[in-house]
Amino acid sequence: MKSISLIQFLIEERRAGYVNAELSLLIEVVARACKRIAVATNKGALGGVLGEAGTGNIQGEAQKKLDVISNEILLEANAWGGQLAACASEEMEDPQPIPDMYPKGHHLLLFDPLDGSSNIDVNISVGTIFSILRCPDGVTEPRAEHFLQPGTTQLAAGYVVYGPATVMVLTFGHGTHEFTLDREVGSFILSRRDIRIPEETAEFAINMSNQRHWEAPMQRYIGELLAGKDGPRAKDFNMRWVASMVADVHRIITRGGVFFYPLDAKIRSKGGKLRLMYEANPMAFIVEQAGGAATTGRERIMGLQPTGLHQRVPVFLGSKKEVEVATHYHVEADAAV
Ligand code: FDP
Repeated sequence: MKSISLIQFLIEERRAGYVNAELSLLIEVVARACKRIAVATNKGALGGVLGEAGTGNIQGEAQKKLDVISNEILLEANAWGGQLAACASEEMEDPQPIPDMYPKGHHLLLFDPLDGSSNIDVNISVGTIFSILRCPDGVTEPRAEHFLQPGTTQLAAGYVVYGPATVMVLTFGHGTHEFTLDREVGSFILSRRDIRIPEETAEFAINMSNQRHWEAPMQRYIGELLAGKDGPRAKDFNMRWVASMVADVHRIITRGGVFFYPLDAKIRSKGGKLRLMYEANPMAFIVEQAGGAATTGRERIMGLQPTGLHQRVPVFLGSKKEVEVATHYHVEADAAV
């Protein structure tokens, strides 16, 4: 089979009218930055990059050295290219403007530079997640409010998982595609086109240690999965939890399954655990484009009108039928109150 590089794929997408030249170049720049992050993560202890940075991000979470390094790599790579009007990141309170000395473009880039970073020191897969929006017309100095667009307006979304292989999964709203990094050649090569997530599954991912804090409909739903063949679902379910969202979502993209980070009593006041703009929305876009579903347990994630750059939401995503059952239990319980 003839291999197709990311660059060739982007040219094809341009010819098909799915992306313009600026967006295609932006994806190339992000991919190049992610290759550098892959090199840094692969070096592990030998690169002196493991451990705490000794700082906290704006959400009060301890930053790892690799969180800070990955953020800097993405900012630096994207500053001069001319495709962006501004960037926003999990690691920075406010959007980062493009320095005056560089040309500005028409896009807004949001990213979580290193998701699952609590796993770095134990050599478990981590990843980068990104979402690309159009900068509103006439805005030359984008502020946080200009990023607050619903997920349905995303022009592109992707993630890169730094695992045994470095893999990028990408959508422009015309299917979800996977590229594997050929380390010798230094190129991302198309490894799966038009990925489909099976509608049904017997595998779920959730942090079970939070069970006692969940809402009643979540208790009911997971209780039924755990009851297996003898329970109301009449089927045995298997559980997996890497605790690195990119790795858990990549498993679902590969063999199906459902991922949940529901609301619980500990995080209720924050609105959820995962961030809407640079975790939930891009993952929801990727999963929906692969035939899956993504909700907050009550409504479609991509339909939400964001209220803050670092807003958190509950996340239910993956195989359509299971997301529908879990969401139905929540909607039904709300209606009964
Ligand atoms: P992390 O805090 O390590 O960055 O984005 C948050 C996240 O990881 C997800 O990648 C992961 O799915 C989740 O948190 C893990 O949560 P638990 O610590 O509750 O397992």
